[in-house]
Amino acid sequence: MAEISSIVILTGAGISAESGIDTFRDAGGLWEQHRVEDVATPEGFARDPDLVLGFYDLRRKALAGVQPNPAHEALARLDAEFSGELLIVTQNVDNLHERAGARRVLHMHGELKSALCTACEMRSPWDAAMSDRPPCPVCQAPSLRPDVVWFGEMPYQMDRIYSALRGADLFVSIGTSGAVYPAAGFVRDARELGVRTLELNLERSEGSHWFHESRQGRAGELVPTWVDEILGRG
Ligand code: BV8
Repeated sequence: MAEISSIVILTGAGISAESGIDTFRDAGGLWEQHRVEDVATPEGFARDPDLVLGFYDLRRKALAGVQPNPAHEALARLDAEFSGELLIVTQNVDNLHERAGARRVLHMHGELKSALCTACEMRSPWDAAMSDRPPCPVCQAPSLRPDVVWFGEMPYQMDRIYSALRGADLFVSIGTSGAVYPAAGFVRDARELGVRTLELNLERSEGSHWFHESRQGRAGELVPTWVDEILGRG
């Protein structure tokens, strides 16, 4: 493989599946328990804030009971040992990349452990529930919402992501179904930029045909093997 000096990684719910966090679209996944329109759109939040706050309270609470898995740990090792440019763009709102020790992480769809105040628009680290309408730590208004990107809302830091893609030699997609845009379009953007593309996923995804190489298997096995290859131990 030609010298790799800049990597962009995109992760999705599949990288957290082996930690026991439900994915969205696998059987019994999160979206099967709820209609997307009811719990992951601004309209759903306006219609029934208690339902939405409760949905995210449950997911935030569940974080305390799960651990990073070997896939998160392998990416943290890559982050620590890879001397080139690296950006881990995650669609996940869990904090398992950080808890495994990764630092160069970008949450394009926000985070469960962050609160956004709809009154003052300030963000605060958040670990508790929101269903009981706690006061915003900044302005005290009882107006907190989950700091996550819902359907129809603009994902975070898109300029930074596209800038990283433009400078990358390698784009790796891990554990995502390629169903949701703009994340699902990154592989096409990468190819148009002449970036090499690799997919690591349990099964073929909606975007598999766009990748130069697509490996099927569990992230807990594929990711450590791939990281060893990149760090020259493969
Ligand atoms: C935007 C955060 C524009 C919240 C999420 C029509 C109407 C309205 C909108 C649209 C439309 N058509 C297109 C759109 C745009 C829309 C979209 O793409 N819709 C889709 C459904 C067609 N996108 C948006 O709305 C985005 N915003 O477009 O804004 C705009 C422009 C200008 C100004 C303002 C706005 C915002 C989308 C973000 C939504 N938020 N999450 C929360 O988490 O609750 S989406 C959520 O689902 C995730 O974040 C992720 O992005 C997405 C997909 O989930 P995955 O991570 O891929 O998980 P999934 O379960 O699907 O797949 C898991 C994969 O893992 C599987 O392939 C499985 O095989 C694999 N796997 C399982 N186990 C393992 C494994 N792999 C390895 N190992 C294992 N063990």
